[in-house]
Amino acid sequence: MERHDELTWWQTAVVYQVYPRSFNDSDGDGVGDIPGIVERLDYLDDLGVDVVWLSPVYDSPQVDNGYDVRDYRAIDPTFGTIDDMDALVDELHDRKMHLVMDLVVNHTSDQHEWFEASRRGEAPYDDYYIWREGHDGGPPNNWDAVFGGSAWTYDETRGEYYLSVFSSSQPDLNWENPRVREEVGDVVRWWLDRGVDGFRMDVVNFISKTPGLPDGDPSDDIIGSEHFIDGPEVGAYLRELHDRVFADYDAMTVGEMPGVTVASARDYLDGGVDMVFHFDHVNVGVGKSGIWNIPEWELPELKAVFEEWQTGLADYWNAPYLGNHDQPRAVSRFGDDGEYRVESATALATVLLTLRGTPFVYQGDELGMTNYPFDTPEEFRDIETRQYIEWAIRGEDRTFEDIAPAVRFWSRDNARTPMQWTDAEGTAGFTDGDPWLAVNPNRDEVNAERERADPDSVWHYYRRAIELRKAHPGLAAGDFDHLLPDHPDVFAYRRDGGRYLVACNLSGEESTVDLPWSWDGAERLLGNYPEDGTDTGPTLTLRPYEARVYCRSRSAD
Ligand code: TEU
Repeated sequence: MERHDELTWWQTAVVYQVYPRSFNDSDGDGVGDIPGIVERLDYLDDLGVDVVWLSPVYDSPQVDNGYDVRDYRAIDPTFGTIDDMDALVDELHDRKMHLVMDLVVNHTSDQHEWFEASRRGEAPYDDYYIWREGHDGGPPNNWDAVFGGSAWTYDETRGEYYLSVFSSSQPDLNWENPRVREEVGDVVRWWLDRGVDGFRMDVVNFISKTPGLPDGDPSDDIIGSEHFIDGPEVGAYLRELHDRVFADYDAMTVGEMPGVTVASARDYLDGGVDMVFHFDHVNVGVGKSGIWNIPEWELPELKAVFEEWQTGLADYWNAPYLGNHDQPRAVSRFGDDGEYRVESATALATVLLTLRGTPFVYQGDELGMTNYPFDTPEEFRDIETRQYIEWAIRGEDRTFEDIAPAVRFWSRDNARTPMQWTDAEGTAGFTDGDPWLAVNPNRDEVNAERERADPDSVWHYYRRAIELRKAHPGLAAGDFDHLLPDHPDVFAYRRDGGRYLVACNLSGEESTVDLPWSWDGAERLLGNYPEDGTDTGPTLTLRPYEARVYCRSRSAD
């Protein structure tokens, strides 16, 4: 057993992600807002989470729901005012909780005043973005945008192309320009001085591009991505930002890094950021042709990803998550959102809350919220989904029905349907008006009011698992030792020098396993089924999606 008395505030924390547009609407306009979040802080406190990560609330045209920032020092009127934001921070701090904002600085909105001046060629903003002449009557290179189409847009005013690796409304900042890096540092300092406790940094491993912007491999799913992901200066830029600003504060940072590897993550963790979000588990089964297919995968592949990151960052710190506002609902992606919804949502909660690192819970996952039964293309609001549908059926050889299964599976709108507070028809207690995105019809069964009244609900299981993690710092920080890596149904591991044993059946079939552990004196700490007499190992029979956590008072096998 190791000692865990030197952990920082964010290492012992459980983070809860609020997607403000969908969390709670206080003024009846159908869109969630900051006063709505304040109304629900006691709910979060009861759940036991310590940190709120708030997706962007900055002034924005909302083309990508706030991931297109027009003014980094203003709150979008949709969400409230700067006074509302200050009140949120104060209310959280009163509850001994922390607030982490979203820092979206790979790109801005095309309505940001820097971009407007840049397209007019005005100093010093002319070099704030990545402008190039066209090539042979077309864009400067063959790079694709993540949301489809070319990564380049021709601007009439400037007479040049600008780079935008997401949508054309989100021009990439030119991080090679030291003034841009200073501006970002100033924004970060401004918010930290206002009382926020850290940042989740949006696609922050995209900020450095291969010098010369060469063509990408034409066979790639997103052509050019090898030149804008994990570029040569990412580590240096992050270290500079850390040394210039974060070093003066006791803040937490987590870099969102699509495509990051363990090796580059270690580099970024060596002085730039505190934690990294990788994508290897959410992309399990996703082949080279990209996400717009239904992925096929076996449990050992998923377990191998967890093992790779848990052991690969054993001397660093992980940031486990199963869902967020960009991913399908975790229970729909990794569990069974039909017959075993409660069992699989709680089994997944067990994994999330017993891995090493700081766990991130996405809003609604603590209720076992599921994907939405989307039907027609008009129901989607997300720019990524809409652009993909438009692109995929632009010819005459494909219809929406051909692509519908994958679109329904992957659309980011699955995670963005309103939070289900009550069983109220049409609104689920999220708003008094018309919600901006339809409420999931399963609100009758899946809602906070009902689940808080039911001790066997997903909500109460999350609450217990969070409480357990708090009581056992070894679950946060102890080492991870994978058991039965090839087992097709059961994910099992020891933690903290063998003090803890976690066994989760992640299949809908009963499974009997022998688990090598000193069972003598073992205590069952948590389980998502009633105890049934098979609770003393080494042979365990685990019912469909059954999960258990055991602890031994004596250390070391
Ligand atoms: O996401 C980056 C990202 O990798 C996603 O675009 C992801 O690849 C895709 O959604 C999978 O379907 C971040 C934000 O979390 C996302 O909401 C933004 O749209 C994006 O950056 C641009 O800021």
